[in-house]
Parts: sequence; structure tokens; C-alpha cells
Amino acid sequence: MEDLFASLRPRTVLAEGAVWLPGFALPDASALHQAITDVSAIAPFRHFHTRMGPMSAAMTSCGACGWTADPSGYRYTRTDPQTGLFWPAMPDALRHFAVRTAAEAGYDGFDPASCLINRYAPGAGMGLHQDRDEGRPEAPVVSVSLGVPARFSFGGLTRNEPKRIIELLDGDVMVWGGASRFAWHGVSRIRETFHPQTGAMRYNLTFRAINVALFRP
Ligand code: MD3
Ligand code: FE
Repeated sequence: MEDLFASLRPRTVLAEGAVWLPGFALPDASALHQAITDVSAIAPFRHFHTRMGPMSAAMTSCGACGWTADPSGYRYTRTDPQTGLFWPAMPDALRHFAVRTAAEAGYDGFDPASCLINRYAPGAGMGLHQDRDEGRPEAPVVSVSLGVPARFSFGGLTRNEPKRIIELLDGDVMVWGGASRFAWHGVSRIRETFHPQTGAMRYNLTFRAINVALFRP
């Protein structure tokens, strides 16, 4: 049965350098959920405030640095501004999953410094943006979706290019590298539905290689 469904959602190259691996994380889902629980016990989910107001997705991070936002901008810090503690280490299960997944998509030698964990409640989303705070343009971003579905849109290298919309489901993985590393993308507001492991929530993990010179305290 599982193979039957898998054959309906084959792995797909969405754009040059961008690989969609539907359901690839399902065998690791319980380890990924456990890692989210462990990380968020030390570095709780919070809503960063940007110049545009509070973000609707709650976030936390693990690894040698974590993504941080405040009204003055975005950066990667070694410590969690909310607790003053170092971001928790990246659990081995997460690191190994990310390295194996990147290799599966054709990116050998991936060395993620950070995993950003986004949590979306119903109504939360993420506006169209590029990820360009990492200073490692040659390294891909590995993203994993868990829980309720999301409508994800991605375009080209300029903001106004036409967008493709795909439905990201529990266990779906996307690897964004090469010519797609700086593609514009966003997440529509999450609909109110139910998932047995996450209730109404969606989680997204993004693994990122980051230039050490950009780490802030
Ligand atoms: C394309 N997260 O955290 S994952 C983000 O579902 C972010 O939480 C979304 O965008 C989420 O920055 C989308 C898919 C994704 C992640 C990183 C990318 C697509 C990307 C980096 C470059 C190009
Ligand atoms: Fe992004």
C-alpha cells in the first residue's frame, strides 16, 4: 500500500538544483519528533519580532549557531537571545539524517552548522523571501516537513517571477542547492486540520551550512 502511494508521488526535480523527495523522512519521523522535543526543552519556541512585526511561525534552533531576528535584522548567533545559553547541540539523529538526505539528492559532504525549526499553528505562514544569511552559496538547504500539510510556493531568482505551488506533506523532504539556492519561496497560511503526531501543528526543519565568519555571539 505504501509503495502504491509512493509511486503516485515520485521524487521530482522541481528546478535546477532543487529536489523533492516525498515521504523520504517518514522512517525517521519519530526520531525527528524526539529531537524537536529535546531541543525545544532547552531553547523554547518563540515568535521573533522583525521590522514587519511578530512572525506567525514560532522558531527555535540547534547546532553551533541559530537563526535570530529582531527589528534591527537577521543573523546567526551562538547563543539563544531569549535564554542567554548556547543553542543546544544538533542531535546526532538530526545531523546524520541531514547528511544522508543531502547525499541522496546529489550533495555529498554536506556539513550543517544549524537546524532551524519552524512551528506553524493554524493560520501561520511565511511570506515570500530568500534565504541569504548563511554565506555558503555552494551548500544546499535541506528541508523536512512534519505534521499537517502546507501549500508551499517557490519562484525564481527575482521576486516577481511566476510561482509554482506544491503541497508539502508529512515526511516530505526538499533539497535546495545549485541554481535554486536563492529561489524566492513562501508558505501559505496553514489550514486547520489534524495529524496524529502533531495535532494541528506543522513543523519544518531546515539544515544549513553557515560561514563561521558570520556567527555572532
Ligand atoms: C528554497 N521555511 O525557514 S521550507 C525557512 O516550510 C523557510 O518552514 C519554509 O523558508 C517552511 O527559511 C520552507 C523550504 C525551503 C527552505 C529553504 C530554502 C525552500 C528553500 C532555501 C532556498 C530556496
Ligand atoms: Fe526560507
